[in-house]
Amino acid sequence: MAVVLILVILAVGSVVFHLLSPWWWTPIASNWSYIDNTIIITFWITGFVFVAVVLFVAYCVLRFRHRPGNRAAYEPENKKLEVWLASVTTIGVAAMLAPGLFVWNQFVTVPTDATEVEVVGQQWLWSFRLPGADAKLGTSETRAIGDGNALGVNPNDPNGLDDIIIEGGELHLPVGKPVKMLLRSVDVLHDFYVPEFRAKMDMVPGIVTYFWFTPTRTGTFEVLCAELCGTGHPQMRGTVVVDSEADYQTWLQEQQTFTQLLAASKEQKTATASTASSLK
Ligand SMILES: [Cu+2]
Repeated sequence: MAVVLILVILAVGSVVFHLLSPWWWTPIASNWSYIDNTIIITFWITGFVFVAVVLFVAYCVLRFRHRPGNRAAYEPENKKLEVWLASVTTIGVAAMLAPGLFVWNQFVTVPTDATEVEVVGQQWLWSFRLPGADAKLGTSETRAIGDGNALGVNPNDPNGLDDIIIEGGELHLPVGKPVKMLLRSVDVLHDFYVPEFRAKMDMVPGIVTYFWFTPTRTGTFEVLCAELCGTGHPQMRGTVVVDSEADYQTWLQEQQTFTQLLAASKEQKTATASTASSLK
């Protein structure tokens, strides 16, 4: 009897806990409400199956408990039951997987008017690159990483010279405009994740991964790394600020281009060299 009671409490308690739990998603700030819908469908199906199985076990424990003189019947095969179980399971699994396929198709189909933004992960810092006035990102190469070029932007590619570089700072995005996030890592696996955007993707050294989204409300959002990447992984935080168009333009004017960064690092080098020679 105690076992039956525990099983019933487990089933009812799980449902009540799920409904009353304060640990729910952060309020959404992107177009990806479909992601939430697929998770809710999965919750409903797995929740229903969980409660049904646990209550069925409780029923069996009660109904078929040991009584003096009772004997168990041996029935190794039951065609009808097997057909039933197999078809219901198939429908359940298909209902959980099918919506995901539709959403995945949208997730990887980037709208043609999306602006490209590059995110570069490294232990344990987020950097960003925006296309400059030409609206084109220059190519990049890990071998080009050096003084004044922490992201390895190709200095021989004219498209990259006006790119805006944000090393370890805040990324700003204009509200309501689709963006294609190009994801790169210069060392190990990382994963760019802003919970409110409901989108994330692994960053793999040597390849460029991507996802797209449209920010739907202004605000300041925290970037998390969702791939264990070393001892500093929990501290690998960043900030994305979604601005109104006017605020975004103001912020954009204050950022440095790749050309400016290269010039600044060259100046610094000359200054250090002349200090060194005057000390001799
Ligand atoms: Cu990381």
